[in-house]
Amino acid sequence: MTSNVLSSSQFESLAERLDDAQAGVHDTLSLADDVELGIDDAYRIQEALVARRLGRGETLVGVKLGFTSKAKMAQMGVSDVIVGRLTDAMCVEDGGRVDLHRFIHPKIEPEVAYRLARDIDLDDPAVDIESCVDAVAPAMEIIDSRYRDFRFTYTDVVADNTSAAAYVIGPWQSMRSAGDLAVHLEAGGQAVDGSTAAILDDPVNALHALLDMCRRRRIPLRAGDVVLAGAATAAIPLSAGVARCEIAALGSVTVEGIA
Ligand code: OOG
Ligand code: MG
Repeated sequence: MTSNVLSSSQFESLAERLDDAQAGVHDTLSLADDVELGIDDAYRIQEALVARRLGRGETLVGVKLGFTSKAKMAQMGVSDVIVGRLTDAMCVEDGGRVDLHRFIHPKIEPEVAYRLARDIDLDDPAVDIESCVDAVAPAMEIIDSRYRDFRFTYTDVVADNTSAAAYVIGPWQSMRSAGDLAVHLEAGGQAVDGSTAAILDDPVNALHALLDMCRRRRIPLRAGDVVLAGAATAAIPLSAGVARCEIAALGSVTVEGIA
C-alpha cells in the first residue's frame, strides 16, 4: 500500500468526510471499508484534516500521543504509538465547562502534559528533548472518535487525528519527574485508577517517542507547544457533570460537561 494509489483529491475528500463528521457531530464508517490505506496515507489525511481546521482560523498549540499505555492499546485493539495535533479550539480551561453537544460520543482519559520551552530542531541528532521541556501538569483529554461506535483500524484513527476533540490542563509546575505517580479519574459516576508508570514506564519516555514520531512525520515542535503524553488508563464515557483527574504530587484538574 503506497500513497500514490490515492489521488490528492481522494485524500482531500477523506479528510473532508472526517471534518464534516466532527463539525456536524455525526459519525462515519471506517475509511478502511472504502479504501486501502497505508500509514503514510493516514498521516497525509490527518494533515489535510488539520489544514481544514487551520483554514477556519484555528491555530496549532501542540501535539498528543496515543496508545502509549497497554490499557489504551487493549481498550482500542491497537498496538503502536500514534501522534495527533492539538488546536486552540480544543483547549478548555481548568475548571471550565464544555458543551457536550460538540461531541458524538465523548470519552475522557487521564493524561500528563508537558510544555516545550524551545523550538526543536528535528534534524539535530543531538537534541535533548527533556531539556527542552520546562513544565509538567496533570491533564485530561476528551477523545471523540468520528467513527461509529469508536471502532476503527490503526490507519483510521491516525487519519482521524487520533480521536482528538478537547483537552484540559491543570496547574503547570516546573519540570520534574512524573514517573510512577498514582492517577485517579472520575466522570459520570465511573472512576478509574492507575499509575503514570503505565505510560511507557514513565511519561518522560513519551517525549522520546514523540521526537522520533515527529522526525519521521515531519511534525514541527515549537516553543510553547503542549504535549499530551497519552492516557495512563482506559478512557471512560464523559457525561453531564464534573470530571476530575488527580495525579499524586502533580495535583488535579476538572472540567464540567454541560448537556
Ligand atoms: C485514540 C486516542 C488514543 C491515548 O491517550 O492513548 C489516545 C482513541 O482511543 O480513540 O489519545
Ligand atoms: Mg489521549
